[in-house]
Amino acid sequence: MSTQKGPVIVITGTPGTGKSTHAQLLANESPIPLKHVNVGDWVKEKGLYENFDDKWQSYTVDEDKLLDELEPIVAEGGIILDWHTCDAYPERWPDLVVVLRCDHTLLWERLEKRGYPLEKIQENNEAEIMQVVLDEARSSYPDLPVVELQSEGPEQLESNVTRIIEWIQAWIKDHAD
Ligand code: DAT
Repeated sequence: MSTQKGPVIVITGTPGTGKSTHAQLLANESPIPLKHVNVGDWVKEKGLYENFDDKWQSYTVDEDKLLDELEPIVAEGGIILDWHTCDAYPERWPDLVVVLRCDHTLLWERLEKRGYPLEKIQENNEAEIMQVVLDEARSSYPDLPVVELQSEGPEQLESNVTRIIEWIQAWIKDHAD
């Protein structure tokens, strides 16, 4: 959904791969203002869920409510959608889809530090090994650039953000008139 104000950038990946870290740095360094929406936080804060699953310690999202809430701000453009899944968004929304990846042992450590229950760590670890989010992104957005980036340390973080900024600069040129 290309608008005048800025592109719609989806940053996705298994929990712990570095989405929020990337989105924050990108929002800080972007040549044009980008609003960072942590979709998971929105779901909690705005009550956009059906229930809370005790076993998995996660919210069952009310997708209709979520999409209604997001639609007007996505329509304005200049936004980063930061969420561990991306197949709920309409295909017309994103201009770029970034999928962050991480070595599964490192991911395990990050999720342990976060205090996730063992089952939730295992489930996410397996999803990362099976590249569930990458496959989901590729099948949901067959006509879009879906970029897979490793996120295992600060150097990769910097170079990933630089790469996305280069893409934004090209987007700005393309939308100059
Ligand atoms: P997510 O938003 O995908 O759940 P996050 O941004 O909160 O992940 O990152 C989880 C933790 O891992 C956090 O302590 C920051 C760290 N991390 C993630 N990617 C990193 C990277 N490329 N370099 C250094 N630390 C990183």
